[in-house]
Amino acid sequence: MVNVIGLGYIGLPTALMMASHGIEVIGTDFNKELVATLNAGKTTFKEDGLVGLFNEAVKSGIRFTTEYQKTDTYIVSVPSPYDKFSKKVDPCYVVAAVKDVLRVCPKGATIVVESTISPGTIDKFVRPEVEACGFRIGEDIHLVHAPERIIPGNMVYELLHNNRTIGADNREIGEQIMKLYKSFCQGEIVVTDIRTAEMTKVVENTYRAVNIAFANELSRICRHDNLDVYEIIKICNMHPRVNILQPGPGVGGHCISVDPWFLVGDYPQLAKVIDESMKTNDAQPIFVLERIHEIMEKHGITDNRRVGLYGITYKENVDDVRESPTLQMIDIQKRHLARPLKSYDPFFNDKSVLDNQVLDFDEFLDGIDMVVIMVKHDHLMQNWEKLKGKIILDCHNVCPLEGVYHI
Ligand code: SAJ
Repeated sequence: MVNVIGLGYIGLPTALMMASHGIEVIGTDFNKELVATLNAGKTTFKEDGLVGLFNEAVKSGIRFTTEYQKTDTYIVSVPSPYDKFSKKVDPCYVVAAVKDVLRVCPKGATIVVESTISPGTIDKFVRPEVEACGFRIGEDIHLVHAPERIIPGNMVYELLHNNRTIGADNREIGEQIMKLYKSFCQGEIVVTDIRTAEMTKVVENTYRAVNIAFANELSRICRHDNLDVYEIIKICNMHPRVNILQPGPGVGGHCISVDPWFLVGDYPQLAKVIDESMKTNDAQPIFVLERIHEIMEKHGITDNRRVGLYGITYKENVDDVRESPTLQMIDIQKRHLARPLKSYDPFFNDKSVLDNQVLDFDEFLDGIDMVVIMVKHDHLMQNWEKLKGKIILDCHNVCPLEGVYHI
């Protein structure tokens, strides 16, 4: 039996996937409300295919509880936040989960950490805890790091098809855990050591962050000379060895806007390109605010209540608002004592987070003259007609209407 610890964005789909592929799974989370929701037969966030997967897993006998189980395999997928000041990973949740596992696990159990951690976290923080509890690593307890790679919005498909990495001290244990993941994963699974696995995960997200930063920087260079950045990227990408990503209003989510900072925090003298890239991405919402101001001036709009942000989530077609560029922008406005712009999102209606959020799309549009496309939800693609007559700043180059402004 596998006990999955932490039933969030990664732990829940992983537990469901294993259960629906014939593994006996019990999911544990300290959040009683979340466990009650799952036990009532409801999923806790929106994701394509998640409800179907949930129903299959329930049929196959998955159980959810707040209690840690006595078993031979644990998968830890709890949050790994970073300290905003030092930029270092804060392993407190991972360490706490491992300590709780150690209270109940039998000798010989394997603890798989799926949470993203910076290189060296298992050596620095997890091993000492295990040893302090009187366990001998490699004999009484086996440690494994199996970082996830799935992308919100396409999680179910990617869980099934992505290649994976498994880091273990001992090849035999690595291969045992590989077999467990092979129960559902059709991709290639590489077994390596723990430090390499930790590093690969962070490097993958850093690679993407640096490439998005390059696109964002290009958007500013092109804006300076009034050039069309999208046309330039399109042409450059016709070169056989060039593949530039797309500029946008900033970078959100709990991965690409966070993980690269781990390298900056741990290697401040070495991670120079990464540091600059993260600063570039973090400054993108300010660039968008300046662009909004420019366009407002051009059209004589003086009241920022007449401007609205379409999209609050960190990217399209998900309901996750963590580190979202829209929230970053509203926060910058507040810090400058400015009244936040109006906002609307078809995926997010928790009014407690934002003061100026409008819950109805038509009401949102009726109250504004200018709309800023912050997120390219499919919902918008079906509603272009309604935007006719508005001044539009399109931060994603998706709007087919005439006279649209870009970043
Ligand atoms: N973005 C751009 N321009 C682009 C692509 C993305 O501005 O060309 C923005 C998005 O709008 C969003 C942010 O970047 O705000 C991040 O979105 P994303 O879709 O690039 O990635 P995430 O954070 O949803 O998921 C990433 C994935 N990592 C990589 O692609 C290397 C996923 O595979 C990881 O599992 C996930 O991080 C994670 O959990 O680490």
